[in-house]
Amino acid sequence: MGLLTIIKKQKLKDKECRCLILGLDNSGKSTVVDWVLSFYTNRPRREITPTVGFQIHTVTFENHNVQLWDIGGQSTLRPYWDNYFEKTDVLVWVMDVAVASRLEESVQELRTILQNRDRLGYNCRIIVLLNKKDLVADLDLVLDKLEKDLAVVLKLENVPIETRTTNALNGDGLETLMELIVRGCAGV
Ligand SMILES: Nc1nc2c(ncn2[C@@H]2O[C@H](COP(=O)(O)OP(=O)(O)OP(=O)(O)O)[C@@H](O)[C@H]2O)c(=O)[nH]1
Ligand SMILES: [Mg+2]
Repeated sequence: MGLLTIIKKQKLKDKECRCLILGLDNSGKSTVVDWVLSFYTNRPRREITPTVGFQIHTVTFENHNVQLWDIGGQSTLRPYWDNYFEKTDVLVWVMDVAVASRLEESVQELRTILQNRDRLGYNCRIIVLLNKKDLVADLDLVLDKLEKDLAVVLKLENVPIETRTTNALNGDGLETLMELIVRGCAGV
């Protein structure tokens, strides 16, 4: 069998996985993706600027071709989020835990998305990254309140969610993100 045939067969075996990275502007979505790409594809870290529109990157992990859709979170761009929802396997919701005043806004946006679950699909798995943990002096205090708020939203919408506290600058807490995403894609 020629090399090309082997590669083609392997490709057929690989599962496609569509993962949306969403959250408010400045929460760290592109930095999370940048860390993942540097960790799994050896791409050098890049300087990150606010995302206008979106960027797609593919990472192959455990026989899955994971498409990471990094979508801009500025309020002017949020009306367009809806366009990306179809056929999403996993939604990674990124929150900046360092700015208390924006946590409520973020929880509200997540709630709005979850209330329109028919757009996102009922099988879509949700992962919440509580990012910028390095900037919070008393993390437990912030998490305690936030987890209560999130629990209310999640209970209301009856959605199981995995959460991780992260620092996207050094990858702390992101080590198992690809495993979580692939598990979500496989529906496990
Ligand atoms: N201290 C710290 N800074 C972070 C962390 N994650 C991201 N940042 C910084 O936060 C700023 C915004 O990060 P981005 O990745 O551009 O945020 P974004 O969510 O992609 O923003 P939009 O593209 O505008 O939606 C950048 O200056 C990052 O370096 C983190 O965990 N800790
Ligand atoms: Mg961005």
